[in-house]
Amino acid sequence: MSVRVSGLGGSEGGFMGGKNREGLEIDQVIAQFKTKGRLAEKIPYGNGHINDTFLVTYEMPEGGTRRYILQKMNHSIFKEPVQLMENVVNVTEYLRKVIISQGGDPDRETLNVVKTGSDSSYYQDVQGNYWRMFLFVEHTVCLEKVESEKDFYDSGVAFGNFQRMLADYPANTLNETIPNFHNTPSRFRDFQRAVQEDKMKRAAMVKEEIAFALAREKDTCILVDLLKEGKLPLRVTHNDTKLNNILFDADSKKAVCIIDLDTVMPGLSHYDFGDSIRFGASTGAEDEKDLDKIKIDLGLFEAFTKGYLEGCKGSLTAKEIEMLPMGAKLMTYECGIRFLADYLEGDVYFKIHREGHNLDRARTQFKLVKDMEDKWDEMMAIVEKCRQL
Ligand code: ADP
Ligand code: GN1
Ligand code: MG
Repeated sequence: MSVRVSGLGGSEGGFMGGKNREGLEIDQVIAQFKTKGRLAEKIPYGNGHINDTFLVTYEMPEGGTRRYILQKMNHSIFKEPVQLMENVVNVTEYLRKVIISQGGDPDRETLNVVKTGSDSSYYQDVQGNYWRMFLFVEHTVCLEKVESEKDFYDSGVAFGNFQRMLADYPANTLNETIPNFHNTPSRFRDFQRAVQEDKMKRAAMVKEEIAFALAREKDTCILVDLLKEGKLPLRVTHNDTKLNNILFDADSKKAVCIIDLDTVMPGLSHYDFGDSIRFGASTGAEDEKDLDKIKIDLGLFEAFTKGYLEGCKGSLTAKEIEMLPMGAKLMTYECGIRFLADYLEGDVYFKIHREGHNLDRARTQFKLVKDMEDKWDEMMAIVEKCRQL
């Protein structure tokens, strides 16, 4: 099933019978946050690869329920959870003001952090884990796969708009939650290290994939070099613009809220554009095993490009627009080498649900890169056409 109606469950989180993996009473964690009503249910939720997410439901004395998202932050990935939450609080408070000034609904159109009894944006449990809570955005769906060009166009508008809403945000006040997150040459060096170390003795089995990645080393610098040369501007970007990081209204299917703000940091527009394309414009799932099913769908590529440019409302420079296809290719390539490096290192970063999961994910990304290379002229022409609309 590709659509998950908010509230109907999920499958992850390592949480059994009221206790999380470490056996800590989760109710004790929940009790730290300022919620109302009687705790009725808590279930693992969502398909994120990083945090442990739970849906928490309260019954209200006056009848009805109120729901929240509880997350255990991934402390081994986000080394500075306190700084991370400082970003999330500051960005969401800023977005609230912008949304209000535009006549929108700030309780639905941005994440809202629920504070603890001591007015903190996070709770650290006795084992050192960091937890946070958000208002659950009701009456929304989260898509795991694009269902129509219109959905994808809408997500393009939403991500373009998100970037525009943050255009005047003081970027120098943002903490870098994961240094060099989309620095592709730095990711390439991490990948090379993983190949050399070959901790799990898996490299011999994936020679072809390694060769594919190594053959594209010279591409890795293209965007960061343009940034260094001052030919591309640094902006405040989301940096993790997968389709399942947007909530769509359950009825109108309009994009309502952009979530997963852990990686909002200064970056290039290409990071947001490219990451959306690699996930949403693929004809198959990120972990599809049958590579014949994986291609870049140019109709979807066009729909997103149109939406994104519209959402950015003329704020992108000519050079930025010209380089959008490169953003798509490099973000896909980068994600591929991250998955492959994680496979070689023993699956320590991305959550896996089967043997070889990260390898399957790397293969789909490389297949997409190849398909983009084959369709390069068409992708460039589509971007040029959308620019003129
Ligand atoms: P991860 O970093 O692990 O991807 P996310 O913050 O993206 O974690 O959350 C995982 C999933 O939980 C999302 O894909 C979405 O389905 C759901 N979710 C997260 N926050 C909310 C929210 N405030 N309201 C409704 N659903 C949410
Ligand atoms: C992770 O958190 P989630 O599942 O939305 C990852 C992204 C990858 C993505 C691949 C903080 O995103 O960078 O592109 O998996 N997030 C982090 O699906 O590393
Ligand atoms: Mg997510």
